[in-house]
Amino acid sequence: MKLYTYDPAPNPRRLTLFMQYKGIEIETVQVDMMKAEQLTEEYRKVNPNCTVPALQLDDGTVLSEVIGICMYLEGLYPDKPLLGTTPLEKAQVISWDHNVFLTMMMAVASMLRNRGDSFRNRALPGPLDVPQIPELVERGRLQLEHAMPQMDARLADNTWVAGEHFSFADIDLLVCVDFMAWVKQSIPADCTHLQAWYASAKAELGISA
Ligand SMILES: N[C@@H](CCC(=O)N[C@@H](CS)C(=O)NCC(=O)O)C(=O)O
Repeated sequence: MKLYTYDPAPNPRRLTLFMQYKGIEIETVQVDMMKAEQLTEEYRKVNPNCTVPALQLDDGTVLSEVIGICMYLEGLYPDKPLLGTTPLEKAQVISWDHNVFLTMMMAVASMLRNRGDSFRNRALPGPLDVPQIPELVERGRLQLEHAMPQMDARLADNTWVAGEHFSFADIDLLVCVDFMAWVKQSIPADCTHLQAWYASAKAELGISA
């Protein structure tokens, strides 16, 4: 197996933390997004979606969605499960993870990519050049401001995002909270459960404060 990734970017980090937690090591190739290497002809042959990460299997199959890669690796390395063990836990992890991805991760990405020069004409990842829509910055901010108190309420009654067990939904929320700093957002002071969860999640992942 070979993992194509770019360590500083948030979607690759989702997978890196998943692998680190489970002690999985895979040969890795860095695709430098600062040099737009994800758009080169060479990388398009690996992943025509022009995104990182992508996992190339020994038979040539390429998985290019973080959640799919994690499911595959969880099957190969079942110790320290991060995607649930019972049918209900599995459904809860996927549901909460999807919730985090749609309501928070996409909101931050929208705020980041629809303003400034770095993403001009690159408002969406992928092979297409897509113009920025500045109004989406405000929409992303509203979406995020709505999502955080909701997550805070969830964490008032649950230790971890998906319930009793630390899971991939926690990893994605942690990556999202750190990604928020890229658009100068942070957990509001009155979201105390979310604040406490953040400290616990970092400790669980061995991330120093
Ligand atoms: N659908 C992918 C999204 C991956 C993604 O968007 N990765 C970003 C890096 S965080 C990327 O490759 N961006 C390429 C670009 O901006 O051109 C997944 O969830 O794995």
